[in-house]
Amino acid sequence: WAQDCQVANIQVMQNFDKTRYTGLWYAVAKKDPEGLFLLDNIVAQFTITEDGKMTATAKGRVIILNNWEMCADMLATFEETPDPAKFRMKYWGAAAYLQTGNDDHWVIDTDYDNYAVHYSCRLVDSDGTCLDSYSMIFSRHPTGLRPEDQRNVHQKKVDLCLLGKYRRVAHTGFC
Ligand code: ODT
Repeated sequence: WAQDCQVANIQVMQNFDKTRYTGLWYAVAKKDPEGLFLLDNIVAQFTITEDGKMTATAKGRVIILNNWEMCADMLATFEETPDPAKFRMKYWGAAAYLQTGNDDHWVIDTDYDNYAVHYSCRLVDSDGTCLDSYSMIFSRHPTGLRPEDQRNVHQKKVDLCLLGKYRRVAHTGFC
């Protein structure tokens, strides 16, 4: 019941199966980190390479150099950890002027066929809570979450201590 908001106590997807996670995911909601990057029209595509490693590409509308609006083409590789749902995501842009980084990438919950909840804490505070996080709610359907998935997703937002911090991600065809 009660959320202690400790990053170390966040429950992630049990027995995460990266093979079932492959394919296209549409971001339908996002909690932004500090220094927001991907704005909207965010679509991610996960793949498993021949050597069994998870990789992904993502597109999304960004604004760079103060005022230049473009569709960012991003790439990522995922380093596995002892927990199958917790990865380190190394990412970079197809163009050099895009963002690069190395973030936690946790799969909090998914049914593989309809919805997924992703979470990343970039900075853990001295009290164990997260100081700078981002999170995406993904759907297999460009039209959004099915009504029957909304309960699960809502509960995960509560568990992550991020309820009310998400915004809707528009899909307008920009990317
Ligand atoms: O938008 C932000 O402000 C934070 C996100 C920055 C990282 C985006 C990098 C994308 C790399 C390629 C695809 C990965 C798929 C990731 C799925 C979820 C997390 C973005």
